[in-house]
Amino acid sequence: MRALGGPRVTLRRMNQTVVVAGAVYDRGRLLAARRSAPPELAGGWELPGGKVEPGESPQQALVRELREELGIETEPLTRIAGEWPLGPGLVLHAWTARLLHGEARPLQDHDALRWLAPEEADAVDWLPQDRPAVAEAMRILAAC
Ligand code: 9L3
Ligand code: MG
Repeated sequence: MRALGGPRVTLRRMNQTVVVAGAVYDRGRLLAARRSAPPELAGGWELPGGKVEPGESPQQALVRELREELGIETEPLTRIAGEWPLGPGLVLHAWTARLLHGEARPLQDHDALRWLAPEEADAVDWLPQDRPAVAEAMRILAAC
């Protein structure tokens, strides 16, 4: 016995993996990273991050991913409202974060980085799934 439609919806949500992306700020600029892999995403610019692992909070996952991919230490600040589907079972969330230490360099999955001022938001070819989060991240940055 089950309430109408309930369990199926719950199961789908439980099976969804969250990809957490960081809108990393430093000195009035936003960090953009160009993907080098997989081939279908290579050349597209993103807010760097990756999948939340079982047992991790989104903030822990973000700190880990930014350390692994870029060699930087960051402090997650706030979630950017919204979630964006990436494909079956994958959904993108975004958080603002500030750079604490280190100089970002592409260690994994990226081949170029840029620090963009708000007026440079459109200077790179963002992955379509990242665009709403980038727009909001730039609005927040411009208001600081
Ligand atoms: N993805 C999209 N936008 C982003 C990030 C960090 C990731 N800002 C997509 C690309 C992959 C999937 O999410 O299809 C998993 O990301 P990753 O673990 O390869 O970075
Ligand atoms: Mg990644």
